Amino acid sequence: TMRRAVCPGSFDPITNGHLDIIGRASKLYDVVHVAVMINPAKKGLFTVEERIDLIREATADLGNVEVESFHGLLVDFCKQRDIPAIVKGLRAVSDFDYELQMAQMNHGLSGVETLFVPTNPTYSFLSSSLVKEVAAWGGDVSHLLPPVVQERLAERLREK
Ligand code: COD
Repeated sequence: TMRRAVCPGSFDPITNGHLDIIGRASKLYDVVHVAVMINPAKKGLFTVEERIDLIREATADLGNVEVESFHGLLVDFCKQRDIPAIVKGLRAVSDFDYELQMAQMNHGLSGVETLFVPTNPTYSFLSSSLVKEVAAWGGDVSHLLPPVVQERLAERLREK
């Protein structure tokens, strides 16, 4: 039977930090599900469909990554697909409080485990929101994004 894990997030858009965690998870598990969790309260720069396309293109070479969106609780995504583990990156202690809360809540709700992978220090300051802000003001973020994301982000900001 296949060993599965999920990397959940907003991915608006996927960065090299996300990609590093997904790539490391893909070496540890048979199948890594990437779940773009739908948050109706947050309007993204990219639509959920666009985010999925970008993740698919950025992870195509890994070979064992499945990308989809989900509307609901992460534990229900896991239950429906028989996924026992959530894999998350920890960037700094500032991530820890909230991540610990979610991990404990998710474990209490359904028994699903959360495993934390220490971020590659090259990306420890990196977030989708900072990338969007820097790019919007003309800063160079090319080294922080997969090439396809860099292209699509530049296009999107030109449209604005
Ligand atoms: N380096 C390494 N890892 C990173 C980096 C980086 N630079 N940036 C982000 N990550 C990892 C982190 O593990 C992060 O958690 C994950 O990627 C996703 O990041 P984002 O910013 O795209 O997504 P978030 O933080 O908005 O995701 C929050 C969730 C969508 C996972 C959460 O809100 C959720 O599970 N929602 C579903 C509803 C639910 O079940 N709620 C109850 C939770 S207890």
